[in-house]
Amino acid sequence: MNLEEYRQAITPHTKITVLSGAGISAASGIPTFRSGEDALWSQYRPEELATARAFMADTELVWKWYDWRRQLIAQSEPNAAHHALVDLEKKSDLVIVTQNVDGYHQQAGSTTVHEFHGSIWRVRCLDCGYERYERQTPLPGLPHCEKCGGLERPAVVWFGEGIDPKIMGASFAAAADCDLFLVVGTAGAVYPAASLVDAAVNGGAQVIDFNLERSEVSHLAHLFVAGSAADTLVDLVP
Ligand code: BJW
Ligand code: ZN
Repeated sequence: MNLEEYRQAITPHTKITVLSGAGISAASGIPTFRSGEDALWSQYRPEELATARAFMADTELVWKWYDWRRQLIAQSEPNAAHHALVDLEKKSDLVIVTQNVDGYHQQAGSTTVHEFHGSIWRVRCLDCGYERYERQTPLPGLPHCEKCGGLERPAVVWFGEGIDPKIMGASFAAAADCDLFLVVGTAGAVYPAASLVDAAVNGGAQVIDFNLERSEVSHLAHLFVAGSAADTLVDLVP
């Protein structure tokens, strides 16, 4: 089937699950992890900054990276790809599982969003575990807990850390039990998120991959749609 045929087959009863990655926010000007485009942070690999070990070794550096990203996200906005998924939700039974921490799906108006890797807009106390919303950008300094004064970290999932069991369960259930699974702007290189594509295939879903280039999960897709998600996703909306 081509994209037009998939579009025509969508009804309000069609169960669609979306797995989005950094590429969906690229058209908003948010750098992806593995593009190496941004001079300021390109000397670091995500495995060197997005870990508890890096945070403990150089808290200031890791917070500086996150605060820089928080500012970029705050200064920009969701793009046509996020908006296309809001429109698609109105025409189908749609669930989004996002690896992104930017909050753009919710900001655009999507209602069912599982934040697989957490949110950059939440912080969590290292001492007492208290979690809160923190939207101020830039941060005036390292954030500290209003309950116990402990140092706070971004409430995101770093390498070596487990996914919230509730979010994991809901995400795998949504992947295994859908008619159509959309992979949007992810390299499919980070686990367990990439395994959601296998779960969808094993559950019998049709899989469409939207990416600029073929990724590590493209071979699992029934259709590969080349291009920026901001240009291509809209073609699936009935
Ligand atoms: C466009 C575009 C446009 C560009 N339009 N497309 C199995 C095998 C091997 C290793 C493992 C395994 N299972 C677990 C591991 C270890 C590890 C892992 O996966 N390592 C890999 C590097 C191999 N996984 C973990 O550690 C995970 N935890 C875990 O397994 O815990 C076990 C455990 C259990 C119980 C208790 C304790 C532990 C956690 C992984 C957490 C990942 N975290 C990050 C940071 C989040 C916070 C933050 O944002 O700072 O998540 S890393 C980073 O990668 C971030 C992303 O969500 C994630 C995925 O990246 P994504 O979205 O795919 O982005 P890119 O940049 O890689 O790709 C962009 C794509 O878009 C490209 O394809 C472009 O072409 C495309 N694109 N413009 C369309 N306009
Ligand atoms: Zn605390």
